[in-house]
Amino acid sequence: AVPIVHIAAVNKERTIDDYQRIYNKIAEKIREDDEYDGYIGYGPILVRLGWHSSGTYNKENNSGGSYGGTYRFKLENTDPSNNGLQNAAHFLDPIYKEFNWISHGDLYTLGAVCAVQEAQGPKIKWRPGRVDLPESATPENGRLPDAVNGADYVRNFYARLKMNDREAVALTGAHCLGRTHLKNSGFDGPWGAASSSFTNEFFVNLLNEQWKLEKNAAGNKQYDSPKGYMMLETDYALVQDPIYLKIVKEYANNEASFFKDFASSFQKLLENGIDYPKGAPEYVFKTLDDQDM
Ligand code: ZEM
Repeated sequence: AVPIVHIAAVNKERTIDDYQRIYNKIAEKIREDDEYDGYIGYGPILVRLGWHSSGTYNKENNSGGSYGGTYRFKLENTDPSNNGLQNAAHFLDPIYKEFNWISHGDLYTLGAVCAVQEAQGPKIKWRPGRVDLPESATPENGRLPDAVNGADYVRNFYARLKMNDREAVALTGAHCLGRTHLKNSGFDGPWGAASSSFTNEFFVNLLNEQWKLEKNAAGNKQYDSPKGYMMLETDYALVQDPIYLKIVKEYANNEASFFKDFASSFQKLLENGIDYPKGAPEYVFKTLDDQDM
């Protein structure tokens, strides 16, 4: 088979200021539409859109991933794993209308970077250059992970994304944000108390709460704690596997270490399979706060 090559197309007319303008529009809209999902706001679901539009990547043939922006096609956005994500896509519709020169892959990933940073998470380096590919480039359904699994599955899944154990654990820490919704995934509840702030709370709760495997109202198994928090089986696998457990303890005790590893792993996730030409620009965006906005 012919190998799939995704070369970043760098638009020389655009500078960091053009992308910072889009960043600011997304950030301001997150701040304005704060009532979404019981006042959690749109940040978490924008992070999930960035992750799901990238998480279809397969290192075996370089297919899927964020490059082609194929989430915009029905085949991909109706994948049952993507239930509920249309809220994030609709949130971005007016942004795309205003800045229609940006590719969909760049927009989905920029939205996720913005959401992490505006939630007081780490700065994530971001590079433009994804190109809208035709519908024929859409990956088949079923490439996103299934939460009813243990450590072996998690390790194998992340290997397909070229992620090692540290990267896998760091990425899962994004579950500090948002919550699960019965109507989307068949799971119910948040992972912690501060679902709109990016912190290491996910790891602290994994270690410190009293977890009990229960069946929820939809008949699916999840771990529940007396405080009303939850963990997916794939989350709980991170304390059952001794190699993962060591990394969970490190991140629970050292938020800076989690932030550093999350920043590099998330950039890698969002860029999987893309070849960047030498000298391609790499941007670090200012938060609204940094700009006194
Ligand atoms: Zn999640 N995730 N995820 N994840 N995720 C959900 C929600 C969110 C898995 C998973 O099954 C689920 C990563 C990895 C994995 C976020 C970010 C990232 C939900 C709930 C499920 C079931 C969806 C719902 O009901 O609305 C599995 C099995 C994973 C790996 C094995 C990675 C990696 C992420 C980013 C780096 C976020 C932010 C949410 C919260 C969304 C929201 O609407 O609040």
